[in-house]
Amino acid sequence: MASIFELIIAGDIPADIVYRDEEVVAFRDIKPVAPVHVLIVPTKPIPTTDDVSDADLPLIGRMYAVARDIARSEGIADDGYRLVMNCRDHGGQEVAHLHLHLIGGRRLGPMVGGEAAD
Ligand code: DGP
Repeated sequence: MASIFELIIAGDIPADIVYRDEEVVAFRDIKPVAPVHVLIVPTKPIPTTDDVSDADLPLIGRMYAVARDIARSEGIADDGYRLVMNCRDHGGQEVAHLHLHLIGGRRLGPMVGGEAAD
């Protein structure tokens, strides 16, 4: 079954798309945790970081380059921002389609805070 992000990439459900090319799509997170919260995803449906192959490494690099460029265009590059990629259950990954969170626009707290509810 297609993940929600595959449906967004295909245009089957709406999203606030901020960048798109053949390999990478970026759109605003539906539950933003900061003034800027953009998800950068590959169009290739890789489920998790654990599924990334060595052949995918240029694609992963492109995701980071897109995040860098969006951070600049959103005006948060000088102050700084956070890039996060969660993996599976303990990492808090909810959507099984690789995605890089670009989070910024305010001073962010500690990277890991509090305990998860199991
Ligand atoms: P993660 O927990 O790392 O898998 O992050 C998944 C993120 O995806 C979470 O911050 C909320 C966001 N999200 C989930 N469903 C949708 C959706 O339908 N549209 C958008 N724009 N974001 C979504």
